[in-house]
Amino acid sequence: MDKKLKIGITCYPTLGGSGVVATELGKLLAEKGHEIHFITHSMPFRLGKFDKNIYYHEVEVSEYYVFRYPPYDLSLASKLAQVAQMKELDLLHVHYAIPHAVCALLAKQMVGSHLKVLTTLHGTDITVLGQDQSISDLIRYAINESDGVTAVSDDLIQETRSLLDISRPIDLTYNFVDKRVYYPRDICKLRQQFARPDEKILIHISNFRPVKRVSDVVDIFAKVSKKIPARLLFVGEGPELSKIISKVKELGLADKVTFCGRQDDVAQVISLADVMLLPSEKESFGLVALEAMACGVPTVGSNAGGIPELITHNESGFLADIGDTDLMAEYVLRLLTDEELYQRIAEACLYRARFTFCNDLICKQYEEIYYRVLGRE
Ligand code: GMT
Repeated sequence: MDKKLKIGITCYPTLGGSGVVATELGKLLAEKGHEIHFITHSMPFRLGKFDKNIYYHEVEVSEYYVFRYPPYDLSLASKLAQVAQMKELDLLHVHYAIPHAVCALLAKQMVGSHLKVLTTLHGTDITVLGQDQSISDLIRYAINESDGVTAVSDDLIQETRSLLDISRPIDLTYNFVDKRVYYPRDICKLRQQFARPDEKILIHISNFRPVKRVSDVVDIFAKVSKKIPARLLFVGEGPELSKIISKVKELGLADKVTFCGRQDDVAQVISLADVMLLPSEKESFGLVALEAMACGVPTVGSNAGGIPELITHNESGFLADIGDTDLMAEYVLRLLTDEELYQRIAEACLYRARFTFCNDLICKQYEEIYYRVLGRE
């Protein structure tokens, strides 16, 4: 297992947990001496690091006038093949079956079968696209033809099997956080800008897509703030944002809610909060809850998808059925009014993030999978 590898990584490089995980993994692998080539349409937003083992190759899409739709997938496949040949890559690690695994398989056909393809499933490729008959055969093909497949929760593995009728082995590799970045930050001064000393801070971070049920976040906050002084921070933006701004105004909560937009230093922002809210309809893992956990901030959320694999109810957070905002609000109030309970849960969060979902452990798991896929165990 000694030989260092040359790995191409493709992900959605803009906002989103899958891009974060792919980028952080690449950075960790580079630190361990592997040569990492990010092959994406723009620079991964969390890359922010110069390292002799990290390369970035931009996928440029041809604007040729006969194309009604610029063929991004073909440009990606061709770039993957080019970089694989030029840099003698051992393996392509692609995040998302569609389109990335399909592009990687095409690149493999162009380059030769020595180039291996590892596909990581993150959720929406299965839970949303997998239900679409017009594309599910292609997803099944991409999964079955990959040399290795991983998924970020056991729930996602089960869903992949049942929705797509897949029987091949799929490795479970949970998401992780870098403990050197995600830890409780000293935010005393910053906190004064957001809340009075007697106010508690609730936070929600997402891409404001309907599956996140951001409207439930507002309902939970409305119930909580009737009972205790509290403020709500929203981080991120997306399709539901304007609806949520209107709802906050309609409920007369505007002076208690701050919309922070997109933020880079997520660990700092999360550390400001007392509780993270994640009432999602679907969530294959819920990376943001892990980021909160690592900063010692408990999550109250739904028991959708893989969330219960991350958060043990009543031990490292509180979970209720999707849409049960009464119970979620009750859990938040219980946490924020019982100091002893809060300390117990916050400590369990820190411990669990550090030992079960830590960067060293998960990075090693991926390395083992790479060597196995390459037949170099
Ligand atoms: O949640 C999203 O809408 C973004 C999506 C992504 O592409 O990052 O998140 C998915 O992958 C994350 C990283 O593995 C998981 O933590 C999220 O739970 C998963 N989202 C869904 O399953 C809805």
